[in-house]
Amino acid sequence: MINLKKNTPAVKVLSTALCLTMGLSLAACSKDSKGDRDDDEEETEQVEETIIETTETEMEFTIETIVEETAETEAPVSDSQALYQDFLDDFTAAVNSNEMWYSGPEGRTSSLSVEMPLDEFYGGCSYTFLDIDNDGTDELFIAEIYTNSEGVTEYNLKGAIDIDADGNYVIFRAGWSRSRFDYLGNGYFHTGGSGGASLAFASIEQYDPSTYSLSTVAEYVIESIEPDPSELPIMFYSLFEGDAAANFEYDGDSYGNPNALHDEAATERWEQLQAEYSAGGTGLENAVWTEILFG
Ligand SMILES: [Ca+2]
Repeated sequence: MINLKKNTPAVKVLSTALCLTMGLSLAACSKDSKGDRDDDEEETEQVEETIIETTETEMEFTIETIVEETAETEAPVSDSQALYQDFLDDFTAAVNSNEMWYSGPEGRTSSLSVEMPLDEFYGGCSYTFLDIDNDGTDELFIAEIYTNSEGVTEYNLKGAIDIDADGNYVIFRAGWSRSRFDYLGNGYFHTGGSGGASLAFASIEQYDPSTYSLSTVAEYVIESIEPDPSELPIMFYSLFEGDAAANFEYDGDSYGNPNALHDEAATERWEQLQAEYSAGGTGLENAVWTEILFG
C-alpha cells in the first residue's frame, strides 16, 4: 500500500514526460506532412532532426533523474517500512480495538513472540527502525518518547520486534510500567523492574538474533528488609556476571550467593557496566521516529 503511494508521483511524472515526447514528435510529423516549406528540403530535414534529437535527450534526462531521485530518497526507508507495515497496521488496529495484550498479526507471528501490554499506549507512541545486530535488516522499536525533568529526551521502549527467516514477526521484548526497558546501543538493553515491595531487579541484556531472545550479561539485585518501620529499610546489593548472570533465577537470597559481588563492590561494578555498555551511544536520538496515530 505504501509502496504504491510512494511510486505514484514518479509514475505520473514519467507519463507526463512520455506525453510531452509524443506531442513533440507529432508536431514534427505534422510539420513534415504539410509540406508548406518546399523551397529547401535539406533545411526541413535539419529542423526535423534537431527537434527529434532534443526530444530524445530530454526524455533520457527526465527518466534518469526520476530513477536517481527515487533510489536516493525512498529506498532505504521503504524497505524497513514495507517489512514491518503489516505489524504496524495490525498493532494500531489492536490498540484501537481496546485489546489488552498483543503478540503480532495472526498468521505472521513467530511462536517465540512475547506479549506486549497495550493498556499503556493511549498516551501515544512512536516507532523507528534500527539494525541492532548489524545483519543488514532493521529491527522495529516502538517507544514512548518524552522529555524528563532534567530536559533529557527519554526513549521508553514498549516493544522491540524482529522478523525471522520465514517472514514472521517476533516481539523479543516488551516494556511495561513495572519493567522499564531501555536501549543502550550495540544490541545491548537495560531492563529494570520491581519484583515486589522489598525486591528490585535490573539487568543488562544482549540481543541474540539466532534465538530472537535476550541473554543476560549482568544482573543487579536489591533486596531489602524493614525490621523497624520507623527507620529506613536495610538494603542488600548483589551483582551477577558471566554464567551466574546468564543462568540467573532468583532463589530468595541473592545476598547470600557466593557467586555475586555484594554491597559497594556490586553497586560500583553495576554503574561501571552501565557506562561501558552505553558508551557507544544508542543511535535513538538520530533515528527517524514516526508517531503512531491511534483512531
Ligand atoms: Ca538486524
